[in-house]
Amino acid sequence: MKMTFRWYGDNDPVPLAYIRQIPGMYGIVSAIYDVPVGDVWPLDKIRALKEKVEAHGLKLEVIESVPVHEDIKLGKATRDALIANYGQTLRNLAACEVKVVCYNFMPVFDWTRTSLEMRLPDGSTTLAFDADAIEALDVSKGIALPGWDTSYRPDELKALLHEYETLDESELWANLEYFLRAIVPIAKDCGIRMAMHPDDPPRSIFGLPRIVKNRDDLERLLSVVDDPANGLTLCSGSLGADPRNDIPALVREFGARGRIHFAHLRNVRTNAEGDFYETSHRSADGSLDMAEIVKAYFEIRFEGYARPDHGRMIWGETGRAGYGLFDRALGAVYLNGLWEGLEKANRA
Ligand code: DNO
Ligand code: MN
Repeated sequence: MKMTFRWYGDNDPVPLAYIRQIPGMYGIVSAIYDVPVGDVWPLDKIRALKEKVEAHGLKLEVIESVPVHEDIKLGKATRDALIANYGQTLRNLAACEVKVVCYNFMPVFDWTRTSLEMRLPDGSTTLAFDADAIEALDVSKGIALPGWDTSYRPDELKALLHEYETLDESELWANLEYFLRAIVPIAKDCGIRMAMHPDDPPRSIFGLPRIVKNRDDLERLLSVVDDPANGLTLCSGSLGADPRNDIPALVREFGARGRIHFAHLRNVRTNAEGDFYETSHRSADGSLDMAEIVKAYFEIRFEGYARPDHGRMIWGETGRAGYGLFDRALGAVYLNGLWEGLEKANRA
């Protein structure tokens, strides 16, 4: 397991020099943020990022994410040109020795929360999702919830949501299949492993279709192109927000088949209503047994990349919610500690 850390580039308040000081850190997970979605990521920008990361003694082998243009998800006529661009981006990344590309296929919104700073009893703040609060929203009046891509103007967002009104799950699946059949062969050819991030949270919001929510969805996704180049980012916190998803079992099943390339490791406290909040990584603090999850990775001899996914805001840190330095660093060290314990116990 290679431990990595997400970094948002030069605008990230957490400097690479600090990330390097976290014990056991192998590399950085990042992206090119100043290229419009759908355009090709230029080689020189990728190379510059790689050099910056490597100057701090870290590797750049995982990209999160190369975003998929909405026209591809909607299956519009423009998709072929956009898919060709996506393929060229993969080739450029491969030329810079990137190995894994994380992406997702969630319409309009990436991860969604109703609060970015819910206060926990210990005074830390965390990301939370309240299912009733989401349902109660009247989308037609425009939406302003934390954590969403603010790059849409309200009228643009409305128009985009309107386009999705007629798209159901089976059509979204068809559009994903079209994308994968075009992209996976290119990825395979240039030595990149695609790693789909599941929907977060794993449920439909505002009637938008969401199709990567559980074991059967993952199985279906992998069967579209049955090749290791078509793989997964297994996000414990995203899938784990639905208590019916058994994360250690998913790791064992899909990991043993060599289809998990990137492990997102974080803990959540869930309830049967679908509400959840993110906790420290420690098993006792949330609903997920993180020790068991790491054990599952150990048992399948996982050699891929992992990162502590979100963290709480602790010790007075401010900045990008979910992506502070302190709690994610604690998470990385805790996870590496679990791994070392397993290694030692199995050597004896
Ligand atoms: C949530 C996070 C996501 C993730 C993207 C991947 O669990 O890991 O923001 O980065 O959805 O495309
Ligand atoms: Mn994740």
